[in-house]
Amino acid sequence: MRATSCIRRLALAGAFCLGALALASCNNGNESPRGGSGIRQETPAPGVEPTATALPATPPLPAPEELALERVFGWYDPQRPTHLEEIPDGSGSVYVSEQDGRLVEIIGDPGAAEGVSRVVLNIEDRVTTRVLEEGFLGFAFHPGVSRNGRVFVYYSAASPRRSVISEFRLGDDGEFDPTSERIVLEVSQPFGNHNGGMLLFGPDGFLYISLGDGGGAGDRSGNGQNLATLLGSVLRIDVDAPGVPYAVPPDNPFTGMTAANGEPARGEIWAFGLRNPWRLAFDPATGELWAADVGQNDVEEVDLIVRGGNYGWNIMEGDDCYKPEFDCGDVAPPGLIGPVASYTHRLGCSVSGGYVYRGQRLPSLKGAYVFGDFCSGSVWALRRSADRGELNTGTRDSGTLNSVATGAGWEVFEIVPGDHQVPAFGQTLDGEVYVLTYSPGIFRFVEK
Ligand SMILES: [Ca+2]
Ligand SMILES: [Ca+2]
Repeated sequence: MRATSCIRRLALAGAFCLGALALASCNNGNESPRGGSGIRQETPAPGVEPTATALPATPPLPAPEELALERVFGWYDPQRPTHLEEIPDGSGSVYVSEQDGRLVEIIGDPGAAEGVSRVVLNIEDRVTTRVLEEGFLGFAFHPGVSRNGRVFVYYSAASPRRSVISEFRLGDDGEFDPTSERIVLEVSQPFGNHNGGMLLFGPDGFLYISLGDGGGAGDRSGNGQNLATLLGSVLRIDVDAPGVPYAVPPDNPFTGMTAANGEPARGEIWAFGLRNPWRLAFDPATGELWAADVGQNDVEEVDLIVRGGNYGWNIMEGDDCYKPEFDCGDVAPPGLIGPVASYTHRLGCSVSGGYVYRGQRLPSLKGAYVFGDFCSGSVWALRRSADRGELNTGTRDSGTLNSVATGAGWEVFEIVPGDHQVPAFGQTLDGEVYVLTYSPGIFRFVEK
């Protein structure tokens, strides 16, 4: 297994690896063969621009202490929660989507023993959950919700199987009217899995949507690399254009281009080559867009999404060759962007993307991207390393396969061991990060 991985990586390194770092890790039989990011490129492909400027270098932070999880909103037992966010209207209310089709408002101090929770939108009548990955998968409040009452939702529907992105309106009673639905976009889904499901508004005011490769296994239709389909992509659309369900922003990267198969490229696509980018997050401080892309059989990955970026699937799975299994660098288009961090299935089975911590309660976590694994429940903090250029696998089992590998210039720490199934995270407007679980319950981090 290790030898195979090294062969894969060496082949890739010959094609477009940054070089010595990856080769060195392969020469050491005790080291993670996936340590270092074989295809990572700091410079995106021509015509591809980062969406945001990184913060200036900051002094090194102490390693985050191992943290504990503390139950919050203890009066509320979420049923298969998929997303949490605060409504940006000054009320402080937090909302959680439940996979069967309910949006729940939670009112009260997170640490208090008692509070209020109530269903403010129920769309179980149009949501299908026949497959584990189907359901009410995401929502996003319009930045102007306090004026216009608009919330956007993403759910799975049947007959025909499809993903629906639509909009509901807030009524005077503080509930969203289920009859107010306005369809924004429907995407045909060949299979019930790999639906993506994230909705979020960027700092530019556009709506970003994550879509998986359509499902099945291995992306046999090649949707990930096909710019003529919306599948396997992050989309960016304008939901404020008058008279149309949505418009394509004029500065999207593939507008007017032709896909490799000769068909028109879809202008909605912001980035592609993704397998199942279940959760996305904008760093509220830098505007950088983070994605966690769920792997096939071997590798889970975390990516920084840039305009026009190709994240490799199904040529690459994380930083390994996938199709073909060997020498994939020979067939890969130039400029594939490798993960910032990745881990094998020894550590879990399905990455759940989180948020960049910008809260006040835990200074050592500031600026770290917090993410976890659905199966193992481990939660990690990933951040730019003070020692730029040094490979750092700073987990408990550093230097073995039982660690998260990072690209050069990044470091990662396990902050919470796996006690819960973690499908997703949430963030409130003050930058605090919440952990959604199947335990059930919502948690936040506390120092031990
Ligand atoms: Ca699907
Ligand atoms: Ca990838």
